[in-house]
Amino acid sequence: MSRKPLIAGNWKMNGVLIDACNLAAGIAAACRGVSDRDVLLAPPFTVLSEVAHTIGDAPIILAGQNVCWEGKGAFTGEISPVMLRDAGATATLVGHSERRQIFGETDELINRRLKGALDFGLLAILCIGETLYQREKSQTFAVLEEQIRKGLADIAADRMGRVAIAYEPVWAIGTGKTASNDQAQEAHAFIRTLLADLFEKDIAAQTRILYGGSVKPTTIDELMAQPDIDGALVGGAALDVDTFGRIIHFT
Ligand code: G2H
Repeated sequence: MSRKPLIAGNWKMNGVLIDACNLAAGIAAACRGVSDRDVLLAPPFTVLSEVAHTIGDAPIILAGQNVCWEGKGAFTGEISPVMLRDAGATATLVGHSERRQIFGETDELINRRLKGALDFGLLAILCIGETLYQREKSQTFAVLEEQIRKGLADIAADRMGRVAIAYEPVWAIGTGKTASNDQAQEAHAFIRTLLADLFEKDIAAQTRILYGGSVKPTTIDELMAQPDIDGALVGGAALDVDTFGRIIHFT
C-alpha cells in the first residue's frame, strides 16, 4: 500500500508573530503546486491563527504541538482541541519527547491527549523514542513497544486513519546526530510489525511513520528512500525557509 509522505515542521517554542508569519509565508510559497506529499506545520499556539491566515489556501496542514483531551474547562495552561480547530489547526502532536522528558508526561497522559484529539476530529501524530541510555542498554524495542501499546490503548482500529507515528530517538533530537538509515529503518519496521499485531496488517500498512531527530537537507533523501519511513518531523531545520523547503522537496 502506498503511503503519502508527510513532512512536518515542529517550530517548538520559537517565533514571535512577525517571524512566524514571515516563515509561514515562505513555506507556503515553497509548497505551491505540491500535491504528492503532505506538509504540516506546528507553530506555537499564540501564532496559530495568524499563521493560518498567512498560509491561506496553500496545501499545508496546521497543527498544535500538544492538546488537552477536554473541549473546555478548568485546565490552566492547556489548549483544547476545540481551540486548536478554532485557530485553524486540523492536527496535533502528542507525546513529543520534550513533553515526556522535561514536563514528565506519561504514556497514560499522552494516551488521553491522543484520544481527545481524535474525539474532536483532529489528525494526531504520536511521538515515541528511546533515550541514549535505553539504546545502550538494548532496551530500544521494549521502550518503543511500551510507548506504542500504552499510547494507542483503547484506540479503535477505525480511528487509526487519523493517527501517524513519529519515531524520534531522544539522543538524536537537536543534537546534530541523526540515526543511521539502518537504525531508523529497523525501528520503523519494528513499529509497523507491532501495529500489525495490535490492529491488523492493512492498518499497519496504511499508517504513516515519520522519522525525527536532527533531520537536515543532507539526510532527508536517504531517509525517505527507506521502505518504512514515510516522512519526517523536523525541528531546528524547519525554522529556515530554504532549509525546510529543501526538505519538503526531498527526492
Ligand atoms: C525532534 C525534532 C522535531 P530536531 O524534536 O520534533 O527536532 O529536528 O531539532 O532534532
